Amino acid sequence: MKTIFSPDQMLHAPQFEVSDGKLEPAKEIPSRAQMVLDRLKAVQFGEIIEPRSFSLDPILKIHASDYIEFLSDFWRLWTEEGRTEQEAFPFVWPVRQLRTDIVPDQIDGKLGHYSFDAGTPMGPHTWTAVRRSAETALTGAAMMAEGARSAFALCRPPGHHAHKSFFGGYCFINNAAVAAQYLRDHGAKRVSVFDVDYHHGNGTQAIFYDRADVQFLSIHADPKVEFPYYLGHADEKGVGEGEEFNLNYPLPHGTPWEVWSRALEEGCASIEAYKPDVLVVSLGMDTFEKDPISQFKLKSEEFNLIGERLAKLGLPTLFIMEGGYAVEDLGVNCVNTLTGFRQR
Ligand code: SP5
Ligand code: ZN
Repeated sequence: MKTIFSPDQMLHAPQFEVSDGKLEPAKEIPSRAQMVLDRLKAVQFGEIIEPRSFSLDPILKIHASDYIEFLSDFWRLWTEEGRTEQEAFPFVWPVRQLRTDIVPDQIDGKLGHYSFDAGTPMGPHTWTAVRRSAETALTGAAMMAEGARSAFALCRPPGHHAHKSFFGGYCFINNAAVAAQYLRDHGAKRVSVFDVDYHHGNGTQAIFYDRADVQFLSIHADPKVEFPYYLGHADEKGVGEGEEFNLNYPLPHGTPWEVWSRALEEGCASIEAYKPDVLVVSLGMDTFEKDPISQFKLKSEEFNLIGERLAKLGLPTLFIMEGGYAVEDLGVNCVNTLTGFRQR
């Protein structure tokens, strides 16, 4: 299995994030990708290649053009307004009765319009890294469309919390959604996106919520007690043509493998019934017992079992990296999953 990665993805290097009501050290940092690369090399997992270049067109099939323009122009606008801080945080949002039909001129108003949390700062090189991360996912999708049986897109920044026109949860472009759409546009009739990150994939769910051609499944911490809080409940099943093609498996804090794996089984059964042409896995390792921001109890060896079970589906499979913040163990847990898949 080939891995796709560009060193440009390291250029987004946040110092801080706002979480738990205070300024904290950033968790979604470049060393995450480095740990995965180091482990892939240590076990000689397979070739590591640079992503190809793409126009913005495949990204604009998922994201609104004004949003992508905002992301790409942001740092210029920020500095033109005389701001000197090296990372920018949104702090005011158009919730409920406030207006979203008029985009503010001022940069803090724009930041709030195009985001949903203060945990996702933007820096001088964020756009470069974000675009390259999406190209990493797109390269994986192109390889699958060209006949590969599997590929690993080492995406960073991650993507599954990003919606059509707003960022958050460390995510800017929804890499998995962009890849799934690319696969649809290049021969796949049906695509399943299975999100095994600890957090609900709210962005991916919302993007495909009214569609029958992309099935979305997510195993995650119950949003009643965990980020992203406002989406990911079991009664969200899709709408219109998309009804029944959205499946959520919210689980309580403290969930161990014995319980988590039952949701994995149920998800796999639903994928088998849907009969997709290709599977996209939103691969988060933050279900790990030692993850600093998460509260599931998966052990390192159990990541092999995730890979093994997914392999049993017998589908062409594109892995896209999402979360996982126990940096020291991230390489082992990630490569364990890929190894389990390959050895089945
Ligand atoms: C891609 C991804 O995994 N994004 C996750 C974003 C989570 N940001 C909010 C973190 C809140 C952490 N709360 C920890 C409580 C225990 N100290
Ligand atoms: Zn996560």
